[in-house]
Amino acid sequence: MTSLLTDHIFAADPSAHVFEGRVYVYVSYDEPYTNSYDTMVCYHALSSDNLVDWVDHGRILHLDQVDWAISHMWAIDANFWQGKYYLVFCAIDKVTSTFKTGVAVSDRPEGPFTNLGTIEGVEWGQDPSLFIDGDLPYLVWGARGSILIGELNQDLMSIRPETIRNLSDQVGGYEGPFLHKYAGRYYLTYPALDNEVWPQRMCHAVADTPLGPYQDLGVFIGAYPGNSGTIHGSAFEFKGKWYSFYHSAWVSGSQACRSLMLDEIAYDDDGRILEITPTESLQGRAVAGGSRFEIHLDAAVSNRAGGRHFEAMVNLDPTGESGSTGAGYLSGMVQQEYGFSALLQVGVAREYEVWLRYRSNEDHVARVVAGRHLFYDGNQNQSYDQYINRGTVFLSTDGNWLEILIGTKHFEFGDHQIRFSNSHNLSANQRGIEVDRFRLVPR
Ligand code: FUB
Repeated sequence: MTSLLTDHIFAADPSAHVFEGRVYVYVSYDEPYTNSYDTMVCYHALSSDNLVDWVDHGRILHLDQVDWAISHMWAIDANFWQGKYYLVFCAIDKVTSTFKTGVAVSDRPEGPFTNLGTIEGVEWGQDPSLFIDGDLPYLVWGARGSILIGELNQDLMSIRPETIRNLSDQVGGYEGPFLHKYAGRYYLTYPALDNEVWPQRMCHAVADTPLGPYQDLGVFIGAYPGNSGTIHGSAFEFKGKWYSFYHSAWVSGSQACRSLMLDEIAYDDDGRILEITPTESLQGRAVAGGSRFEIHLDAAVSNRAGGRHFEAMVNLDPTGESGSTGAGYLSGMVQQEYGFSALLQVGVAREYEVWLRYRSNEDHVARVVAGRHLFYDGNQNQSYDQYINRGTVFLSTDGNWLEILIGTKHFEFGDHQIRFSNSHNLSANQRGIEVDRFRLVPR
């Protein structure tokens, strides 16, 4: 395995977990080529069942969906708790202009997530990580110069103040903490400077209880060529092996325009993580090392992931019959222009095949249009820059779910809307097209 996971988006602060046999990694999103942490306003989730083929599930939460926040959607984590998936994240609070820790929830690991508010009792809450140990939830976070850990109440919305521990006298870091359990002990991984000198290096410490005390075990990812100054990541076990996610500047060369890195890790007999060195692929750094990826844009939830529904109806599909996620599918697109749009976020410009998964009982004509920076603000005055496949798709099936190639298109870096719309009014006895998702495959 080469270290670089994927170069299709710029993303950072990867937090990985295994849910239902699949690895999910939750990442903060670096706005392409802005090279500024100030422009970070959303998160993505990616997943894989073999660490080679990856799906980017698109945007899972945006600043606009978080009423208390004004900017700086920095590092995140997620975990499964009492039947639901919870995202913990940080952002600058509108009222206090300090970092608060937010919580969002979803029924599915790939989101999208719904904002629940901030965690009471976390005063400066940067880079939160949610660790579940049996029936106890813990939060560990960066608190303006030190790492704090404490036990959360069962609703995850407040911390038990009497359990908070400041780990400053045990570990050298101040941001990006992540907890995992190995061989019955609790491992804290965290970025730290070496005598105030950049770049950050990835360090680890171990304890017999989540609250510590922690014994510092030192660095396991040192300074390396192409580092991004910061390093922030996580560790997880998958199919009997351990791995670490972190981020670099390998693709962009810019410190706040980061790429995801993945390496296998191992522990020595004393329980230390052996130092790893990021490895380059034969083709050079800016090539995803052996991994393949697709982008899945689910129609049923696209309106909560940066797109919009135009009079379409959501059908729940808990068994996942319509597609891969169980999010559901859209129907009721019975008049001209009824449909939906989905947000595609691109880091590195590339040509993609655009596939559509749908079901229909009758012949239909629909349009699929991809535009650059289209934001449907209600005025409907945007113009489309290019049609996919001249925009017209003839859809005809026997009522079974089918996936067809709509066309290929070169997508520049940045935000794009891909819009599906019915191109005629249906008669009363027609059911119309039902749509599950767009799938984008790089060429
Ligand atoms: O991604 C923004 C910030 O950079 C994170 O909060 C830090 O951990 C560093 O990775």
